[in-house]
Amino acid sequence: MTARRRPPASVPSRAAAPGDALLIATFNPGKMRELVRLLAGIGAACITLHDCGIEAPYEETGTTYEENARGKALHYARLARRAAVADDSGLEVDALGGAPGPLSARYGGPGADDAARRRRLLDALKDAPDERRTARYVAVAAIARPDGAVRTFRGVCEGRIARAPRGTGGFGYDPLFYYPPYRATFAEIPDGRKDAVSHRGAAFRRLVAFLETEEGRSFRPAGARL
Ligand code: ITT
Repeated sequence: MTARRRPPASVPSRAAAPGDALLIATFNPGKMRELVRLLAGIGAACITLHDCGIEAPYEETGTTYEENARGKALHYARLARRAAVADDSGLEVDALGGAPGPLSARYGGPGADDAARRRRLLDALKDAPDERRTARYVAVAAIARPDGAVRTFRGVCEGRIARAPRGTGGFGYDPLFYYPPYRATFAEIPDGRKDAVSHRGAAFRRLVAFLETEEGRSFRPAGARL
């Protein structure tokens, strides 16, 4: 979990959100912006945790992205009594044995912000040559209903850890996540180019495809245009 901040202005307010809106269950504003973009295609209004009066973060006790994503989506769907989507994600660095992985939000200890986590990562890799700086972002998207039904979808994006932060876009580790096909970090490219290849883009495209199926119909918010 990261520091709790207000959601971005692009998300509809509680007053504007209809009862059949989809709850986007994250307190991370960078992730929220991406989820609003990635879920725009379903045509339902999006509602935030703040809109539902939920301020307490879910305690992530799982050891895998799947466990944490399921746990988050279910917890918030039950609290808000509506369908909820959540994401658990992280950065796996080969030279660190796959760390920080599911603990990415807590890397650097309590109170660390994104910049402090990036500094810690660079420090941990200061002796790693270029060929050992391979890494991947992993995201697991989950959608849950208040009755306990839940599905998860995984996405992965391969890259490398840069030697210094570059760019001002994105969030979290993006200034350090160098994506070789673009010859740029995820903080140096427009949002849409990140969404097209990112772990979260892949995971949520799978989730949206599921909502389009017969089985997925029961998870769709009533306002969806699918
Ligand atoms: P919620 O649980 O409220 O959604 P969180 O920030 O705690 O917010 P996670 O537990 O899934 O979310 O932690 C994921 C961390 O991994 C996140 O805080 C970032 O530091 C990092 N991360 C994941 N995807 C990222 C991305 O696309 N760009 C940059 N950093 C990312």
